[in-house]
Amino acid sequence: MTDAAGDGLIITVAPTGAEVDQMQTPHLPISPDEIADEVARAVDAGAAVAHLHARLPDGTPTTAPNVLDSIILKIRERAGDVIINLSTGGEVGMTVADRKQVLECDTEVASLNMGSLNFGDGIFENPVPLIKQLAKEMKTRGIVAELETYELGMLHTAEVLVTEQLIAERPNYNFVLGTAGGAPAVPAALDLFVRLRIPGSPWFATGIGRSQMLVAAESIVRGGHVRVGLEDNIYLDRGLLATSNAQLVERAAELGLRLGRKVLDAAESRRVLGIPALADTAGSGG
Ligand code: KMH
Ligand code: ZN
Repeated sequence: MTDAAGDGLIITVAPTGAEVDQMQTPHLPISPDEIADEVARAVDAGAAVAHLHARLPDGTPTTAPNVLDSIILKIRERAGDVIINLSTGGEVGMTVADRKQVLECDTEVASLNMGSLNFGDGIFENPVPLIKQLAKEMKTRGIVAELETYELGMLHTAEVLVTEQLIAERPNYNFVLGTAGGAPAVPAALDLFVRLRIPGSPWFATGIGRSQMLVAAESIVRGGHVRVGLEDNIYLDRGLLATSNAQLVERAAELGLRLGRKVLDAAESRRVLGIPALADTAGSGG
C-alpha cells in the first residue's frame, strides 16, 4: 500500500454531474448556491476534491464559464481550499468548444477523458486529437489533468500523452468502473487498471450506481483514492436515496478509517497529487 499515494486517503466528491436529474432525486444540487453548499458539507465530511459540472436553472447541463466561476467563487467562500476539478467531459453530445471553455475558469484540475466509449445508448466521443488538444490547453494554463479511464486500452493513450510530454510523468488516474458500456465494477477489473497504470502514479476509483461503495472499499484496500457523489450514484442504501453528497462522503471516510487509511485534507492531498498550494497560484480567490 506504500506507493506514491502513501497511506492517506483522498476523497473526491462529484456532487451534480450531467446525467442525473431532479426527477430521479430531489437532493441533486443545481444552482451555484446549492452546489457550493453541498461541497462545503462534503468537505466537512472528509472530501478534499470537488469534481464539478454546472447546470442552468432548469437543470440543463452547461459549461458556461460565468456559471462555473460563480460556483467556484461560492465554494472558495464556503469550503476553503478544497481542490477544484472541472469536467471537460461535460455531457454526451456536447460540442468541443463547450467542453473546452471550462479551461478558461480558475480551476486547478480538470478531467481528461482517455477515450471514446458507448455511454448507455449514446457515444461519449473522445478521439485522440481532441484528448491532445485538451491536454495541451491544460498544460498551457497550468491545470493538472485527471485521467478518466473507462477501459484498459485507454491506458495506452495515457502513455502516449506522457511520451509527448503533454501530461505529468506520473499522472493522476481515475478508474471509472460500472458505466453502461465500460469496464465492469469487479475487483478483477480494478486490479488490472492498477497493475497496468504508469507505476507510482496516484489513482482514484469511481464506481457507478450500486457499485459505488464496493469500488470505494476495493480502492481503499489497494491503496487508491476514491470518488463518490450523486453524479455517479443517488442511493445511500438499496432503495434509500442519499439526501446529500455528504452522506456518501461520510460513508467513504468511515470505510477508509476502519481500513486504516487517514483521510487527507486538501493541503495534504495537493502534495500527493502534485497540485500547487492555493496560495502559490496566481489570482485565486483565497
Ligand atoms: N458526463 C459524462 C459523459 C467527466 O466529467 O469528465 C462524462 C463525465 C466525465 O462526467
Ligand atoms: Zn464528471
